[in-house]
Amino acid sequence: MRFRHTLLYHSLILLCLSADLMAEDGYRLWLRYDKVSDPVMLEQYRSRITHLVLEDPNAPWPLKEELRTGLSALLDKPVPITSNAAQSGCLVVGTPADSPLIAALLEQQELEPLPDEGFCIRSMKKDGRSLIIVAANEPAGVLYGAFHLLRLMQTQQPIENLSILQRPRIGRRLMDHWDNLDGTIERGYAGRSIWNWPDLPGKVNPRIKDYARANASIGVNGIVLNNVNSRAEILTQEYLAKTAAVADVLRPWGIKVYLSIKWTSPMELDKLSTADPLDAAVRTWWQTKAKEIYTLIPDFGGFLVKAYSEGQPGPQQYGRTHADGANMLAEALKPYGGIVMWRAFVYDLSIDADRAKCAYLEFTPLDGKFAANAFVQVKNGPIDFQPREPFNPLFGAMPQTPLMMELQITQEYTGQAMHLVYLAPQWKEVLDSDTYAKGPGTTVARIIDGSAEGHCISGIAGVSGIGDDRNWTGHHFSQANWYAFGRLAWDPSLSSEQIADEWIRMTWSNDPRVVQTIGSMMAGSWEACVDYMTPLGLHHLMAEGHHYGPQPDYVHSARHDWSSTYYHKADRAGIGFDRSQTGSGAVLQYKPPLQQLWGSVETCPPELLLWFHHVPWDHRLQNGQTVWQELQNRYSRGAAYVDGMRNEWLALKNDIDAERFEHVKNRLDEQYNNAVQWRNVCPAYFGQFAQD
Ligand code: GCW
Repeated sequence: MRFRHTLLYHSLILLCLSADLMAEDGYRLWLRYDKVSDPVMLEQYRSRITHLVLEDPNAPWPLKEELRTGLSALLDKPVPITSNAAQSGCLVVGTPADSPLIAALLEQQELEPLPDEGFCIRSMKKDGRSLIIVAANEPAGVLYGAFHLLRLMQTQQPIENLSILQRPRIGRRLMDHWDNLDGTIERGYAGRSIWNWPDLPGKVNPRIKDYARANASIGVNGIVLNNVNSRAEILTQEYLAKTAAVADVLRPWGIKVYLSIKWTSPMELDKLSTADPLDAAVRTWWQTKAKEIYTLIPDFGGFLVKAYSEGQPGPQQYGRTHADGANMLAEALKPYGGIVMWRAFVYDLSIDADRAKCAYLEFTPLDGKFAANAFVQVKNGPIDFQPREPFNPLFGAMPQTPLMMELQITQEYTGQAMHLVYLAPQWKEVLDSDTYAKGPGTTVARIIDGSAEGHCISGIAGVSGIGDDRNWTGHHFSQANWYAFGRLAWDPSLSSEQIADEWIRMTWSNDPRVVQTIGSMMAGSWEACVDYMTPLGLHHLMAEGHHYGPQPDYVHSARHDWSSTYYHKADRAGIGFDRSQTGSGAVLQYKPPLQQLWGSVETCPPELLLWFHHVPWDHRLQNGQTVWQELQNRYSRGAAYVDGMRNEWLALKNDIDAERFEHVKNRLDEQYNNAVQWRNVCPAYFGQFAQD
């Protein structure tokens, strides 16, 4: 009896263990390293990679571990580590400093010069041995190369004739956390902050290491730990020690920490009487603070600042400009190589009654006045992460200032963690937009990578929303937006289809039917969201405060620009915000060809029509439909797309593990209900005014 109990107990434990090991909760993200399913490719990989060569036994620890476990799991056989490439099948990984073989190959010009920050992957024959080399100048580059090779195998690409040379197009690739010190996350839909501030510095959440791995695998090299709506406490000794503990975990993965600061910190923390950036005591305070930070964190990245916006204090309170503020901080950080990211998310309606115009009006006169180590950080569009916006007119309008782009990975206005909305096509639309700033072809991507205007610093940031939910992002498919952000930050010319294809293969399956089905669901999901929320250039119709669901009749008692009615301006005469030359004139903030194109009702593309124009309900579009008909069509089309995604997903029941299948299925049902709500509420509301 006793024996039977023990047996039962042990089998139960085994069951639990294996259930835990097999748990398909999304924790592993795109770094699953499941055994290669295609037998031909498996054979190729097994014959090409038999040993992992790390000539320097002190080579960075994470790389060794990641490659050994990754390769062994993918190949389903141990891949031992050796210290020299004595036989065929060796994968040699390193920098010229830690690998004599790589140094020799460079010397003999068998490898071309290595790009800064990038990597090279080459398969070659050397003295009769066939080798694969992953080489970079710096440890971070080796990491990126190693992850690239793993990605090739996860997506089952041939590795027989590898000749790859890559470098990131954008220098600073940051995840911006809007994590509060109390553990909540502003606009986060995936649980609480993973930093666990109260436990730090003594106890570091083990998840942070996995977070770093995932970010390194897509080339992210910086993380802003705290909300731009910042608190002064973040700069106390206590919190800097906590920050340093996080920095220690991120560092081996090539990731630096940055902090959001509060403008009035010197007053709040040390009772200074002012926060005027030209005041000598204030300047000294920041210099002393910078020194303290760099003593603890020698590779600290710098400060992110939301100033004089949405209740945050700023230098304007002392009669100073954004540039005065940014330059004071830049000066304090300069001796240590730190940078300032000064946000352009400002909309003081005393500057202009059209919120979309404010940032341009405030910032363009300051072009050329910012210090060399200061970025101006600009959201993709002029309002606020709406489902669709034209690109922000600041791109191309501040040639002497490096502009960093801010995108939103967390889906504040695109269905939060309830809707499957693949955002890469939205970001691509912005990155590929032509600003015409230096003639045709001056895309937004070329402004932010620094090439159009010859800047030597460049950057892009994604507002993360990552939380402590097991799957990190709330919705399994929101992981794709995190992945796509990193890939586009590395190379904005990648297509959203290619990025989706990689992600699907690594996250779900390499089965062509699964890849095809999920790929087609994702491909149209953003346009569908635009259709069922804010078609034809409408924007900001979301419910008050939390921004989930429709509220087109919302009127804020104190601020017009927080009211839905401010944005759609529907009345019996028509609908839309007139930003044409005869309206608010916002279209004039764009360069001439766009002024004409977008400024005329006849030539403005339907996608931006109601962004730039107030048109009568019976205005006819190119396709012969009136605006009122087209509006209703698009609301219906969007909701129908979601219904289509539900059916496509159901057809994958036998191809996807039950746990993730159910999770996504339930969210698609909720998304459909919500899309139907949008489709019903908005046309019903607009119908009061519309005259067909
Ligand atoms: O998108 C809006 C959000 C705010 C946010 C603000 C900003 C951090 O609704 O929650 O505050 O933008 O970007 O500063």
